[in-house]
Amino acid sequence: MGSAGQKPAAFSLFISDLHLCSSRPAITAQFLGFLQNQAIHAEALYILGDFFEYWAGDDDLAQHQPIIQALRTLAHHGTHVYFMHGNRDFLIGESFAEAAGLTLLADPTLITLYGKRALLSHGDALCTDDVAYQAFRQQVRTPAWQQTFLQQPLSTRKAQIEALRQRSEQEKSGKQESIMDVNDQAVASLLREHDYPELLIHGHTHRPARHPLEVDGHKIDRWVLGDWYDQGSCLVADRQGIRNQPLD
Ligand code: LP5
Ligand code: MN
Repeated sequence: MGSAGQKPAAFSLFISDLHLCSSRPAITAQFLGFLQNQAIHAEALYILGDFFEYWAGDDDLAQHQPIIQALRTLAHHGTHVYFMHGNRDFLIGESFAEAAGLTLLADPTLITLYGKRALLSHGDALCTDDVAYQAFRQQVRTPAWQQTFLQQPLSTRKAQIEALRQRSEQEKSGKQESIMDVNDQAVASLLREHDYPELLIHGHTHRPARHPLEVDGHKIDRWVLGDWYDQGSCLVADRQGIRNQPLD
């Protein structure tokens, strides 16, 4: 046991792609249980994007109060909460971060994880074969586009997002599975740019797995997080290593 105030065995948790929304209350309940039972014992919780089904702007905080409150409580208990944007919630801003007591991370972000260098990303930027999506992404990630979009009334924004969701689902059904996975060259160049970290952790593709890779003679593990559609899942990292943990 550690001394007073110290967590006994330090570990960190990684999650993504929960797609929390009011129409799937069971997932929100599972997430709140996960915070109370597991995350509260962790030194850090990393949420790597697509936490919400979609985010229309920080002026829409009210409907997510129970989640915001629970994240805040976790932070008060000493678990540092980090949040990286996904393609569905990239409009999350400082007001949300402040309300939930978490720290926003850029995509990608390099951290040191129990002595190993780990590069964190949502993962959508690595799907470079999905040319239509990448063109859309480039447009909506500019501050100018976001400023114009956020100036519209919330109801207008939500209607536009609904139209986009429909179009996205329609286009996805015509895309090959391989197009919607990461591109190996994009992964290799990202790892090269960051001087070959031992770990790459990302979500987005909903294909949880550990992919051992070799880039320019460097051994790297690419860990892919799972979604929370049928069952919650997370990665647990500690001094012993990393493991995928499905949740009950
Ligand atoms: O999320 P996922 O995994 O299902 O699909 C993604 C890509 N789709 C998206 C869209 C989101 O799912 C929808 C919700 C986002 C809310 C963001 C808020 C603010 C934006 C508001 C803009 C009006 O990210 C999907 C990928 C897939 O991952 C796999 O990688 O294939 O990409 C698409 O399907 C996008 C299309 O290929 C291109 C769409 C061009 C749209 C052009 C503008 C339309 C504006 C419509 C509204 C007027
Ligand atoms: Mn995503």
